[in-house]
Amino acid sequence: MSLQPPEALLSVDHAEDTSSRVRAAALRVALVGNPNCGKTALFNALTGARQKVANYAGVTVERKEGLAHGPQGETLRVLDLPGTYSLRARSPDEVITRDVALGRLEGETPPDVMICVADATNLRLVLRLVLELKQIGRPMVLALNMYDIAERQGWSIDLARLSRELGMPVVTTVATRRRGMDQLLAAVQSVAGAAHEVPAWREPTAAQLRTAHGEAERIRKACIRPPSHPDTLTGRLDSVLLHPVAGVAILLAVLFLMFQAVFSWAQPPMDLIKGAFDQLSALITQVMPDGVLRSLICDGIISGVGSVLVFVPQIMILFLFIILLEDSGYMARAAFLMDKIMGGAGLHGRAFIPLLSSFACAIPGIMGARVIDNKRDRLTTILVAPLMTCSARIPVYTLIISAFVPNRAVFGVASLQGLVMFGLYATGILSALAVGFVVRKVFWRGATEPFLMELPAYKRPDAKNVAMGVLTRGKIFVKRAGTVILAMMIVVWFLSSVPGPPPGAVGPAINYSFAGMIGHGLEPLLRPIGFTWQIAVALIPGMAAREVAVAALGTVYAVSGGEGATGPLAGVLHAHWSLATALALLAWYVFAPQCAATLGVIKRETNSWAWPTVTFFYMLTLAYAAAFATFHIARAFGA
Ligand SMILES: Nc1nc2c(ncn2[C@@H]2O[C@H](COP(=O)(O)OP(=O)(O)OP(=O)(O)O)[C@@H](O)[C@H]2O)c(=O)[nH]1
Ligand SMILES: [Mg+2]
Repeated sequence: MSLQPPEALLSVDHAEDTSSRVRAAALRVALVGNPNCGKTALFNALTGARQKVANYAGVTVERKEGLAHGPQGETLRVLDLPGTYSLRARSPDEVITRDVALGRLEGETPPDVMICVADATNLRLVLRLVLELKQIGRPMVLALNMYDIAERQGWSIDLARLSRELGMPVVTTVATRRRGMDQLLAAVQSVAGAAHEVPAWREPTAAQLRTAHGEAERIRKACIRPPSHPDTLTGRLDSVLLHPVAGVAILLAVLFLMFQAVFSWAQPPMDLIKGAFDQLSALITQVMPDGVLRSLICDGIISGVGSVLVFVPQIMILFLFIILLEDSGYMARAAFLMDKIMGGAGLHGRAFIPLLSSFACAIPGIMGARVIDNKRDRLTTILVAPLMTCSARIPVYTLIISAFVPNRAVFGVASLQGLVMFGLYATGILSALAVGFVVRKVFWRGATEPFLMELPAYKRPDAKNVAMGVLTRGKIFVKRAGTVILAMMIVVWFLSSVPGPPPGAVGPAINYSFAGMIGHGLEPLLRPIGFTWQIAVALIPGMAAREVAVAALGTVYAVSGGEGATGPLAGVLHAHWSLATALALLAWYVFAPQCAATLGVIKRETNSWAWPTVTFFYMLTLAYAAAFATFHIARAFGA
């Protein structure tokens, strides 16, 4: 053992190609531990990364790598891994952890040092994992994380004895406050290089596991004394929040409040952003001569990208709620409450969290399905995840709602617009349950498995983590607007302006453009569901990302000019569409497979083109049928 960094690290400063040399020479350190013990929080604290952290099991489903700098300036490569209870991996995320720990991945050796991360208030299962990991023979350090909570609750842990019994340094940490990081890195350096040869690792037999369990229990009893007054807050809260009637009522009230807030709180900042873009557009109209470039900037970029950017406040408010619920531990309770309903629909209990992540975007949701070990249950979850209302649908929904649903109070308190939004989310959830049910009944008969998620203790959400999460979400959205959406808008603007109208032509120029031709060509297909040719033009670039459809509508109507084409997009749509058309488009967007990236991830996760194809066609069929029915029913009611 040596406190000095290995020789190779010292030469790094003089290297020419630092980054690759650092990577080659640096110590590789893996974070291994039970789910929800704070591995990712620790990873973020060590590397400055901003990986997602939340108070429930199964947040991390991939390996992530980052660089950390030790007290003496040495560099370490840190690996964040999915949580696991044992190396007897069952689900795909646990397989990742096992393979990294054992160095089974191609071109990889086992990590130089393993940091076993533990929730200091919940050591029962992790000690067994520590004993199991020791069998691999790599140098190890035990990090007792969440030590702030352990201290507050009054746990008494004999650190010296624990270190002796386990034969490895034990360090206390508070990842969210970056406490203990230097001591942790020093401990890592002190054990580095102490690997000992062991015979090839074999999956332990049941008898070996029992022995390990007994040993872990002995160490726990010898080193740890629980608080004399156990914490009862979680239990007391749960007796209300998990109540079959009161709990469900509270869950509905929370979700209802969330959508109300999305509409009412977001209005002032949205007006500000909209005002700024209008002024920018007016300014450019004043200073630039009329021409192609001005049209590109005003009609293409500002009308298009601007109409998407106004939704940043709504996205951020929605995520403020979601992150608060996740970080406090309430989301896991929501999962528990939904378990019966989901089980009835043939979905696995563990599907709740992936489906919940799909509210942000179906992509992390589909990847999150890795926590489900049963292949069929995992596939069912992947197939229905795109039906959950992702945040890219928010611009489309709110645009149409604010154009067509009056801003009226119902029952004196609730806004009608918020209620419609709530309804659209509910439709998404119910259809996911319905499709899950059909898939289960038609294709994969058999019972679903019981829910085995450990309920985390409630925690006060960490203000920094919440602020960081909300900002990150806002940034992702703005970045998309500045890249994918901007690029698509330039294409849409080009197609809407070229070729120009023939001499002596009457009517808007867009009628003669490529976009006009495509739109008019598709119109017969879309007329039965009430869509105009302008909608057809917007739907195609909308395949790249749903928000693009909103931007494209902005551009198409801006280029069209003419009656009612100026002013806020909502007003323009109100002038051009019937209510039936608007409702049909909402129905379409609940189901339509309008996102190429999602289909790509389904291909990657299922390793076959069959499932993205199935997803595309089943969603397209549902979208067409829903829009058709909505349009005709609305018309029958005179809309
Ligand atoms: N009070 C306190 N909270 C912590 C600490 N470390 C992490 N947390 C919180 O604990 C929760 C779980 O943290 P994560 O980092 O997501 O846990 P994880 O081990 O990566 O979880 P999985 O990826 O699901 O296995 C989050 O709500 C964190 O904010 C800590 O030292 N003190
Ligand atoms: Mg994690």
